Amino acid sequence: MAEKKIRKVLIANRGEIAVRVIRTCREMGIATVAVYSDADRPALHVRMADEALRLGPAPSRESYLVQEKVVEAAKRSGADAIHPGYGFLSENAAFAQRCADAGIVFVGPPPAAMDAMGEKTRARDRMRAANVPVVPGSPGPIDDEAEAARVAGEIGFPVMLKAAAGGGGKGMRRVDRAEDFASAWRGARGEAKNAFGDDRVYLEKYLDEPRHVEVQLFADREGRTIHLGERECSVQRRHQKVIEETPSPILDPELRLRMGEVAVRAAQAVGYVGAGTVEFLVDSKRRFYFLEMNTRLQVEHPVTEWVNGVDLVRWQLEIAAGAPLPWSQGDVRPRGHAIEARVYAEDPSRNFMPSPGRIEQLRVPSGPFVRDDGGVYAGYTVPIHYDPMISKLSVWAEDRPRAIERLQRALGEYVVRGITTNVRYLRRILAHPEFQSGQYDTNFLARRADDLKVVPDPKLEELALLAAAAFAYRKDEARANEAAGQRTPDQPAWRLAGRRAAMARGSWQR
Ligand code: MV4
Repeated sequence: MAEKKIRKVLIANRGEIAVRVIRTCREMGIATVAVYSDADRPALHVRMADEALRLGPAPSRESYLVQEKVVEAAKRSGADAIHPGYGFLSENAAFAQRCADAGIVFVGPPPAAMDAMGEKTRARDRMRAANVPVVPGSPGPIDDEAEAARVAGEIGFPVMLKAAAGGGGKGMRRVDRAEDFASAWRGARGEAKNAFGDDRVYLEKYLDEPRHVEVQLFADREGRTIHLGERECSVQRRHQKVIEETPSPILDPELRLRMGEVAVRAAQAVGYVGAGTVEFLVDSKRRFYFLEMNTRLQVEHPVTEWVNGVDLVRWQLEIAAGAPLPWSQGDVRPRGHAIEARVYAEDPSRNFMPSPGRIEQLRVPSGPFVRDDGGVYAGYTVPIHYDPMISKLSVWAEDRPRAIERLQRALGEYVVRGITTNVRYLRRILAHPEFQSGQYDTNFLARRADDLKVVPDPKLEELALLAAAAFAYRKDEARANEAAGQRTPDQPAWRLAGRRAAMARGSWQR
């Protein structure tokens, strides 16, 4: 394909990934266009881009997810390309096609490749045909209950029921015994119908204590495909990744080579182009199975950039413009160890309740081999409308113990006042012996929840109680005055309430 010069990119995303893409574009001399919802007018990505266009009201379904608005903004701004980031429209084949139809380069794979990997059971079929190991199970969704029970018996209990339209752990159900199968089957179909509007369910052999290990891939338009090593992503909370690292503590060189080769084969089977990630489940006997392929750049891509010394967004843009892969497989020689921690505006001491609000003070970590990919600033108000991840903190070191030490040191420098974050929770995870051993599995955070519990900051807790008492006293006093027909003092109760709420949020920390 002829090279098409990309002079201006519209970033169809927000938050830290939009800032991340803008930074690389700037280094490449590419002009940038940000798009924003009303809630994001003050956002960092809007401030950093060369131009910014409003999409619509705050809800994503009225802004970032509205394909025609995004394409229209690209046309109006004269953008040659659209970078979708992750989430939103990044894995929407119809959107990728709409960009192509408008003569705008979509920075990602062809719609057909995205489609091939979009639906779980179709992807499994394609992978089986390409001799990629998939978890033993039913050939596809099964409609008939008796047939499903028969197949379950063949596979052998325990089995996992999965919604064909599901993903990310939604619509999954473990069944341990034949006598439990019928009710589990009906339950899973009902849940799938409610959650996805599609009640198709398929079966897999249940893997005990699986690990989630994914392989970063890159392919150019001529079909050259390489892998850039793996990422261990088993530290998850409710199917949401929290800590990611490379290399995986459980892979040996032989297994790493085999998984890389299989991942490349998976990408080539669907004519993949650009950055992609093949996710595998690795069981307790170190057998690995294709889980799904993510046809986008992942949140956790920085750890792969650290150990390879590459900028994957630059690769995406060069390949989208028709350039060949910058590296061959022989050039990939990852070195050292990198770990990433996702920083969320949420309160672990209150069951991870989101903690939106104004950031009164922000001091991000720095120093040798520390990278903060952030989308916020002091004075910015974290909106309630979107994913609460405000930044990712990643580090590199010569080996895993030193990478853990460095990430702990960096997290210890993280100061965020005005909202509550999960930073203290992240530090407890990194300090836990099971994490330090590297022998954790996907159940680690659930199994060790008590060890990892974060109590509200003792000083903060006391202040919050004092404020609550003062507030309650003032309310009683006001009520008594009212009853006696006297005016209440001019200090409005709302100010106390606001202080109480702010204390509860953590802005009263030291
Ligand atoms: C499984 C499994 C055990 N056996 N499939 C798939 C979606 C992913 N987010 C969770 N998935 C799992 N699929 C079989 N046949 C266990 C999980 C699982 C998991 C896998 C990787 C990382 C974290 C996980 C947390 C819970 C369950």
